[in-house]
Amino acid sequence: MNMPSEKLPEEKLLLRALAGEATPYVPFWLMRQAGRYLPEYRELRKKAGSFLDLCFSPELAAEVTLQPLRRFDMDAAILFSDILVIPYALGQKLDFAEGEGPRLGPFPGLKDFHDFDIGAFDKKLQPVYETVSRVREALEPDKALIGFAGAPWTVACYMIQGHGDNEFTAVKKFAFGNPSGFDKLINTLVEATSRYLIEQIRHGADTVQIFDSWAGLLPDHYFERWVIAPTRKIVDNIHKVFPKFPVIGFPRRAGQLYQPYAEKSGVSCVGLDQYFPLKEAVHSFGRKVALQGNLDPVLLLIGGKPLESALHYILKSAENAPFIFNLGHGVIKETPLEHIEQLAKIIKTHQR
Ligand code: 1CP
Repeated sequence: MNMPSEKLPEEKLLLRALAGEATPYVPFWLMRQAGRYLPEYRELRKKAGSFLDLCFSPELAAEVTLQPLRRFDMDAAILFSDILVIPYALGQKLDFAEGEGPRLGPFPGLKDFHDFDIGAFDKKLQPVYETVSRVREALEPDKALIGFAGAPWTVACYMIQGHGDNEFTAVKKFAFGNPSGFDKLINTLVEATSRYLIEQIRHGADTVQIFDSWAGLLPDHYFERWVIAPTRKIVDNIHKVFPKFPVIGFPRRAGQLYQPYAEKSGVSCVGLDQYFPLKEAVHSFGRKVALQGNLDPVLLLIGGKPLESALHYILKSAENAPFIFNLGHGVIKETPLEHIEQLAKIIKTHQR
C-alpha cells in the first residue's frame, strides 16, 4: 500500500486539470483565499506585527497558507507571501501601512539584474522558500501547493508608481517614453522572477501562478512586448530546469488579448477574470491550455441564489474542458464564511 507521501502527483486533481484532463470533479481554490475575510488570519496578523513580518516568518506564513483549507477543503494551498517581495529583495524599500496598501521607496533605477546584490536577494527570500517547504510537509498528498510571483509588468507598475493605482499613468508615461530603457527593467524582473519561482519549485511547489493584475492596461503591441514575451521567457527559464512544469498565467483584464496570450506565452493554464466569457475561452483556446476562473467576487460576497446560479452557469460553460474553478479576482474581505461554504459544497459535489 502506498504511504500518503508516496502518492503520485497525478492523484492531485488540480495537477490533472493542469495536464489537460477534464477531471470528473472540478478542482477549486480561490485567489486571496488566505486573508482578511478569515477571523483566524486577522488574529494571527495582529500577533505577527507588520505584514512583511508575517510574509517572512515561515512558521506563521505556513500556518496562514493552510488556514483556508482547514475550513473549506480546497484542492490547493497558495503560498502566503506577496508579489512585492521581489522589489523588496532587489533593495527597494517596502511598507504596508495599516489599511492603506503597499508603499514603496524610491525606484532603484534601470539596472541589469546582475548589478543588484544577488547574495542579498537570495538571502531576503530564503524565509519564503522555507515557508514552501513547511507547507509541503504539512499538506495532504491530494492537495496541490501553488507558488507564485507577480509578472514583470505588474511588479514594474508598483516599483515605478510606488503604490497601488487604477491607471498607472506615471508608469505608462515612463515606459512609452523610453521603451528600450523600460525593457531593461522588464528583463531584470524576468531574471529575478525566474530565479525566485525556480527556488519555490525546488522547495516543493507543484505549480506556480504568474499574477499580471495590470496586464489589461497595455495596448496590443506593448502587451506582446511586456506581458507575453516576458512571461514566455520566465516559462522557458523554468522549463530549462523543470521540463514541462505547469505554469498558470493570469493576465487580468486582457480582453481580446487573452487569445494571443494563451497561444504564445507558454503557460499550461490561463486564469480568466470575470469579464471574459468562459464559454468563449473554452471554444477559442480551451484546447490549447487549461482554463481557470472566473466567478465575479461580488457574487461570492452576496451568496444565496445569485451565487448558486452563477456557479451552475460556470460549471456548464466549462463542461468538457480541463478546468479549475476560481474567482475572477481575489476574495473581498467582507465576504461571509457561509458563502464560501455554499460555494465549496456546490463545486465539490458537481460530478461531470
Ligand atoms: O494587511 C494585510 O493583511 C494586507 C492584505 C494583503 C494580503 C492578504 C496583501 C497586501 N497581500 C496579501 C497576500 C497576497 N497577495 C497573496 C497571498 C495568497 C492568497 O492569494 O491567499 C497573493 C497571491 C498576493 C498577490 C498580490 N499582491 C497581487 C496580485 C493579485 C491581485 O490582487 O491583483 C497584487 C497586485 C499585490 C499587491 C498588494 N499587496 C497587498 C495589497 C493590498 C496589494 C494591492 C495594492 C493595490 O494595488 O492597491
